[in-house]
Amino acid sequence: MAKRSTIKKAIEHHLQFTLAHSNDKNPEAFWKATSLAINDIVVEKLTTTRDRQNQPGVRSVNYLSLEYLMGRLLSNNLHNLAIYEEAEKAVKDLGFDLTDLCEQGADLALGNGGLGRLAACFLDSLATLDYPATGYGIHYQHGLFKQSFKDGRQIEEPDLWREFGSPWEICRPESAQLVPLYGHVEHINNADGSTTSKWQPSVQLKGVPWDIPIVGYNSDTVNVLRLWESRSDQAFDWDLFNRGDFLNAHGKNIQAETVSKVLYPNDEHEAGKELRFIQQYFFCACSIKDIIARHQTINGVDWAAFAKDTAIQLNDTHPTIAILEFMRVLMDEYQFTHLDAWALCREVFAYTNHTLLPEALEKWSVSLFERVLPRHLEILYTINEDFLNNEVSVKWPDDNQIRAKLSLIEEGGEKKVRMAHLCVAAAHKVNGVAEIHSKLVKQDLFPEFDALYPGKLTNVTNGITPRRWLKACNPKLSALLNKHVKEDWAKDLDSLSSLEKLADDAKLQKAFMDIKLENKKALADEILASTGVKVNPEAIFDIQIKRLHEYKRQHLNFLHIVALYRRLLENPELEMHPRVFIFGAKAAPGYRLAKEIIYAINKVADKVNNDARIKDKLKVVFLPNYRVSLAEKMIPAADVSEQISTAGKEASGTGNMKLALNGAVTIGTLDGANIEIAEEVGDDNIFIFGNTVEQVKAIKAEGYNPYSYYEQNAEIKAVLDWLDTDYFTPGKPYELSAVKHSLLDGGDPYLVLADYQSYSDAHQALDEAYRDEKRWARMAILNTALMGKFNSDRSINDYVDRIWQIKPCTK
Ligand code: 26W
Repeated sequence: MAKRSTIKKAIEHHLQFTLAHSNDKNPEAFWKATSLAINDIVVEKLTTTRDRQNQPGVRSVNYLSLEYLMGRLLSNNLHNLAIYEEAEKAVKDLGFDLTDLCEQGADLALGNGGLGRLAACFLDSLATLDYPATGYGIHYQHGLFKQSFKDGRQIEEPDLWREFGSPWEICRPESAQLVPLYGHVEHINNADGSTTSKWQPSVQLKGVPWDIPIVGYNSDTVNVLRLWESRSDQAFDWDLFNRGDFLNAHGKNIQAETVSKVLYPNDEHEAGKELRFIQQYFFCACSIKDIIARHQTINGVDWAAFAKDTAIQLNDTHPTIAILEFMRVLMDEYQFTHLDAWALCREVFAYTNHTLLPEALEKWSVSLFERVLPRHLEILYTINEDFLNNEVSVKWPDDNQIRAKLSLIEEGGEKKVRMAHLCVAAAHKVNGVAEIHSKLVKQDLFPEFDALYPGKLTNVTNGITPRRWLKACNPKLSALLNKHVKEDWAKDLDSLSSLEKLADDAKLQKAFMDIKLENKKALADEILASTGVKVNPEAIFDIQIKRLHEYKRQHLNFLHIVALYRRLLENPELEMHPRVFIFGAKAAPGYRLAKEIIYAINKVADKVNNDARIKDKLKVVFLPNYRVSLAEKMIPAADVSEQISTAGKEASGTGNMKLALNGAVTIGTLDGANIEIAEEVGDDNIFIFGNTVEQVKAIKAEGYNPYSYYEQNAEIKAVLDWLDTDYFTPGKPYELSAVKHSLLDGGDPYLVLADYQSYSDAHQALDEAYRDEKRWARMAILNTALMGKFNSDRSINDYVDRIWQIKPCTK
């Protein structure tokens, strides 16, 4: 293990020789030098890991994801290498504080939300459990936009995460790949009467890989996250390029670099943009070639061994095109027959579904496919013909309705390719991400596929890495847990359940709640610094952090806050523990209602926070620029976790797990992983409210009428009508009406009003529970103690058992 003196020397070396910064105390340079010093240790392990893994017969998984929300890496890598304390001393010797240093450096925000963060947690677990694994993605020049507020409205600014380079990444020009695009397909008639298809692309891009080492926790493994950057190819035919559709579609100045320029900030909504389609193909083509090249370096051209050694996991449908690219390479470059290539595909690919929302299910127009990837479309048509004639029609003879429903091509109107159908047809396993979600995938989304392929559809409940989401982000609670739990709980999270018997212990309760208070004080400082709002750390910190979306129902929380404010104005002596409602959320730049919700919350916050009449019983804070590093500060300080999506809409949620693990009590619907959290902590330690999936379906079937709630519930009516006045926006009535409008005239698609009363009652119960200090401390402790199931190590082992069949590689 690296010692203080070694680390100190390495930092000094990098300061002086890599960065030429010997005599000053520039914190940016010092952060970089420290990161480079730690990276030296990481790279050594990376090399030995690669030597171990690059042996014949070692089976590995390749995780294909368009998004990775990695956050910052310095503190994480120090913890996972178990050298945090030594580094702390070394840095101190040089006149710096390691906590401050770990706050330097940009977040790697190469993702939107849950799906991207899940990918990051999974990489951590794969390395921790010594599984051979490579993550593949895009080296976006700009990650998710930076958010600020101007007069309460969201402003987006570009994210410049590697403006001056990143100390963690290694460029690998020797592994660059070429990616063809556009053009046409020639059909050559062979002597035996068959035809051969030859794609003549008109454009070629180059993909250059950047490797980010992924350090396992207390393990010997450092895996790689390989991110592809697009460049123009040296042997580029500018004439051809200039004549290609690509340029025409995107204006004259577009360069090949554009492909990896920016992460699309749309969470859940498919925009159908050509550049996004090219991004998907670009990274899939690079990754498939890289996987094949690695296999051949180890095994030679031995396709029999390929399926034995290779698993490829598709993180949602975004990398679906990898299936067609693999087919194309096998058929056009290795002379596989269509059927042999398809058989190999079916052994290799598996697909994870992360959403049931219809607008998020990807469909690409056939005309776009035809223009950009004509050969792939041809292959897709053959797959579809084979699938419909030899599978669908065999199971359901003469049933054209089912053929149309399952077809990989959607007809009627503009023809579109259904990416999810291709995934389900090709994958040997398809998984949802929480029990209820997987059940709904089977019952509602793909019932016929479930009948056609019994056993293919399965579940793997999501998880989170306890290294980042407890050990690193909550050092005080971690130290307390170390005192009471013998095992290395950061590896074996189930071991925290030994705290269960101490949940009523007065000393533990005090220590636990003292730490919570300390964490709340730290967050209060952060809130003051970033918003100017002073909050009382003794108040209940009630936190909702996630992307802004109607189905997640930040506006339900908002309506309840307005109602509480109204109740307090009517009765300033109202018995309630002071409460601070804290939000963190980015809205997709084009999602108008989401932005109106942010605006409404900010405007109400302004009013409430400056109203002396309510005596600081209520505060509302919207922290700007929610991101991984901000989550790390908010989560340890939460008393209450808001998980209030419409039942059936949130596939899993993972913030719910992080908050509960840090001792927050959930107020939530029976949706996603909330259901499994409730099973683990027990009904007494969670506040469940609202309509269930079945009830939601019944309400919709009957014909939901939000007006009936508006007319029958005086508080709902008063609150919604208040939004039409200029009370929160002096001189400008109707500024906040968008929310009301969406709930009444807009039909309230996510049943906010139907769940309002039950939500309000649950909050009432929660307030009473909080005022009983012992009861609350017990609840908080039990939440921490009983989150073992949600360790992402468990998720990964489920993937291994149910889907990947890989083994740890330690020798
Ligand atoms: C095509 C645009 C687009 C972009 C992102 C469509 C869909 C997505 C993702 C599927 C959105 C996402 O992040 N889904 C979340 O995945 C998490 C990890 O499984 C779950 O915990 C969340 O419930 C789910 O919303």
